[in-house]
This record gives sequence, structure tokens and C-alpha cells, in this order.
Amino acid sequence: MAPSEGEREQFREAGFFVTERLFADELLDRIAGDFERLRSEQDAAIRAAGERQGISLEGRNFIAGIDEKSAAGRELCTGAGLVETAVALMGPDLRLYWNQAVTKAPRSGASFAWHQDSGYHPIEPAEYLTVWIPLEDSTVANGTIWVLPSSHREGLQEHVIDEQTGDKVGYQGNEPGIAVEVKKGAAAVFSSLCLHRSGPNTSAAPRRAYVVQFAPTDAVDPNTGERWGGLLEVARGGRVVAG
Ligand SMILES: O=C(O)CCC(=O)C(=O)O
Repeated sequence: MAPSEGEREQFREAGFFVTERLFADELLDRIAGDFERLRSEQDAAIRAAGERQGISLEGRNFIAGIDEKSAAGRELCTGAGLVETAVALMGPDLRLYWNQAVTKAPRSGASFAWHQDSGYHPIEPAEYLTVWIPLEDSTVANGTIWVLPSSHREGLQEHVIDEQTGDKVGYQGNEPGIAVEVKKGAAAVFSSLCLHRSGPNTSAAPRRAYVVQFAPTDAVDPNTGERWGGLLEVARGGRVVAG
């Protein structure tokens, strides 16, 4: 479903908006089942290694490449409703740049530091689209995301690695930002240049989110001139092409 004029305006001005319902509970529940399986495999690997794996800590897991690990995930991230939203905001020729599970365990899931998604890996042009899709209602208590409205207008910020967590930190100021609570079935859509963070999960249930990112098909890593990330084409000439 294409975003409304009001949503586009908020995206341009504030760098983010929250959609109406886009996804069926049944599809989200199948994805949640796959995330639980992948998370417990990753937690076992973290325990065996005795140290974090990249930015994954036990209880705060990042699992990339969901489109190749979960049929339900692939169905969601290549589905017409989502890709049409991406085309309306990012242009006619798009690929699935990155997609990952981000799960936080009950009561122990840690926070995630302020960053711009573009701060994690260089890309030219620097702006792409992030769609943050909670698999249950996301709240401040269970570790929803927070954004700094209009921060995307300031361009790419320097990011500094936190050696303890591996987080790349793109904002050290005192602005609290605003909490973005998202109902199951909806999504937060934001510019990859919009500064955001997420809080700890203090609730008694897991908090799981599916992060799906779309970039212009020809976007490159400026250091190598090569395309980087996922190469799955999802839209060409404004039409949905992947399934
Ligand atoms: O889901 C979260 O807790 C935050 C995820 C996030 O900010 C990201 O993947 O860039």
C-alpha cells in the first residue's frame, strides 16, 4: 500500500513515520517462530564462544539474511505491500539491501545505542530505507525504538565503536528523542540517516523485530565502487519484481 501524502510529508520532514496495518498476524507469527529457532542457535554459539558475536550479545540478537533463512520472512520482505511503500519513498529501482531479526529477551534484552543505519556500512548514495517491523506490540517497556526527529537532515554523522557492545554510536548528546511505539501489524519506516536507538526489554515477554532495508539497485560502497549487501532485486522501473 502506497504511503499517504501525510506520511510522505512526515518522512521528508521528520525522517520517519508509523504505517497503518500492513501485515497479517499469521505471517508475523510464522516469522516469530523462525526467529526463535535462529535466536536459540545464535545464543548457543555466543555461549560456546564465551563472547559477543559482532553486535549480538546473549539476549540481544541480530541475525542477518532472514530472506534466506525463513520462507515467511522472504514472503514479507518481497511482498507487494511493502515494496510499493519503498518505491514510493526511495524510487523505482530497488534491492533488498539488508534484512535482519533483532530480538530482545524478556527482562534481559539490552538497549542499542544511537546510530544511523548508514553509519554501519558506507554506501553511496548515503540514504536508503529502513522498515522496522515489530512482531508484537512494541512499547517503551519492551524496548521499542526511539528517534531524533529531523536528524536525517544533518547528513551522515561520525560513528564511534563502543568496545563493550560493538555498537557504533552516532550521537553522544543529551536529547532524549521520542519513543515510537508500534502496534503488531504496522511498521516504523525511516530514513537510514535518521538517528535512532532502542531501549532495554524490561517486560516479561520477548520483543522481536524484523528490520528490512531497501536501497537503490545501483548504490555502491564508495570505498570499493562495488555493490555491497543483498543484491535481491525487488523493484524495477517502479514494478515489484521479486517474490
Ligand atoms: O530493534 C532494535 O532494537 C533496534 C534495531 C536497529 O536500530 C537497527 O537494526 O538498526
